[in-house]
Amino acid sequence: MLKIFVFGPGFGEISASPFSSKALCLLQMSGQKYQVVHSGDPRKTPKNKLPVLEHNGKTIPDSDQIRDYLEHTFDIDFDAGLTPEQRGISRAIIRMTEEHIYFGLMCTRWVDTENWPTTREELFGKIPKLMRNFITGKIRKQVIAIAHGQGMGRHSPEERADRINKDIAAIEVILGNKPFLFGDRPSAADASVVPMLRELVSFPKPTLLKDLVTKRPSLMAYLERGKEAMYPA
Ligand SMILES: N[C@@H](CCC(=O)N[C@@H](CS)C(=O)NCC(=O)O)C(=O)O
Repeated sequence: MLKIFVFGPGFGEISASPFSSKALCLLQMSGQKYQVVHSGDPRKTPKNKLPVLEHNGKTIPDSDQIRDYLEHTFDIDFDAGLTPEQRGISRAIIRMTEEHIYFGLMCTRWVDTENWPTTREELFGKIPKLMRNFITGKIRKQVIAIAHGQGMGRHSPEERADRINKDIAAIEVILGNKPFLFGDRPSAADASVVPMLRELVSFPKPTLLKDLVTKRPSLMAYLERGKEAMYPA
């Protein structure tokens, strides 16, 4: 039996983490039976991150490797029907989404001072208040250092929005009038993009990045279709 370890629900989404949501989408799209384990602590995982898949005594970390594992083990092609050119574009979209837009989401939630109390309550609201500020303050410092090291954290919210607007505009153009990025059925790129954009939108306060998605009706409709087609019921 496949067992997927993910961050639990948050911000009204199936997981507070877009990578965990992506892994859940891939499993759902695989048609295989799987068990979901909500884990708030990635420290014991091979890369200290979630999601992680367990299967037949093997541990597979990272949503990209989970995709590979599912494809190889169950003879699945999440990009079935795509041309070689579309497969290349798909890979580029996934990298842009996970290695660029994601850091914008991270900064919105963790770095921007006016949003931090909302993130803290949403993700750590169950921790008793006295401990909460101490523990979450330490985690926030680490996340700010990660965002700074990656580079996104060095930009102002306006600069970040300007950069990410170009990414989201590219996704909008590639989607066009199609139901999904490469046609009538969701493929691997949709499993990456839909959770990431949904998590920008689900932040419970107005933000510059949220606006970039909500002002685009075709993307908002796409996010609903994506949830319908790929998310676990
Ligand atoms: N490349 C990884 C990224 C996963 C990732 O960044 N997960 C974050 C949550 S969104 C995490 O587990 N962070 C915990 C930490 O850094 O301590 C994947 O695709 O699975």
